[in-house]
Amino acid sequence: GAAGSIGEQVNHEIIGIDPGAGIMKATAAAIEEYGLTDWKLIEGSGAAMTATLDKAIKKKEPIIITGWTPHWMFSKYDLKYLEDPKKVYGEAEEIHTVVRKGLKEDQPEAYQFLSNFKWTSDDMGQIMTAIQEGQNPEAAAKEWMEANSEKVNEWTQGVQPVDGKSFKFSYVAWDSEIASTNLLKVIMEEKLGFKVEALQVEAGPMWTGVANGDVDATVAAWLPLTHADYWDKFKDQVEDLGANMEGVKTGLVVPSYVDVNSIEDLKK
Ligand code: PBE
Repeated sequence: GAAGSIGEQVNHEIIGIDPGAGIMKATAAAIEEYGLTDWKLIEGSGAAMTATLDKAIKKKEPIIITGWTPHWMFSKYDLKYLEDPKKVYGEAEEIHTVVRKGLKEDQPEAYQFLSNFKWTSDDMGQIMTAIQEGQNPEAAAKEWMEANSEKVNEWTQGVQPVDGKSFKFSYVAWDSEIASTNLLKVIMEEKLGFKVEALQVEAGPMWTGVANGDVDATVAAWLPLTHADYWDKFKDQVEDLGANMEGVKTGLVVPSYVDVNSIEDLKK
């Protein structure tokens, strides 16, 4: 048509996020496996990606981004995942809690609490939306904690409060992980007496910190696929406490008005 192929319309660009994110690696693999030879993956950040998405939607222009769920953008905008028949973005993805070796012995209270922590994408979505609407992350987390005392009590049940012990999380400034990490920080401080530091770093250092013991834990490990290369590298140096959330997803995402349904269509 007059507007040209979808590739021409978006300048053969996929709007990505920070280079250490697993979704960037998966997207490079998708470009390869679907034969999208003309296409470029643009590096940036989660915040830059959502700003670019917002601009495109306001002008009703086509755009393709690297997206994931849970994310507030799916409630704010009408978006769709492109089908991925080759399953390059995996299936049945989960978010895991990964802790440093020795945590169980040194910090049994934190270990027990983190072992109990499990929530849903709806839960996380509530905090993400509050932050996106302008609330500061700790305040949004605190409000959620107070409104969901039943869940919070389940996670803290039987955990002996401590007297100002230090605890360190690493996380990346992805909107989903800003929500989860701030929630755990607030609960551990307000309900369990910890002094918590949440170190915001790139994805590589997030894993390295837990592996070398500089950091106690991360609740931002996307497995089995998204962080597979980090997992393969560090699995012997960390302890996986299992999924804190199931049914998460990553992929290529477009506004619903973009007339393309599958990654395979990008080849045209
Ligand atoms: N994400 C959000 C991350 C994990 C959490 C999907 C952007 C990633 O791609 O590594």
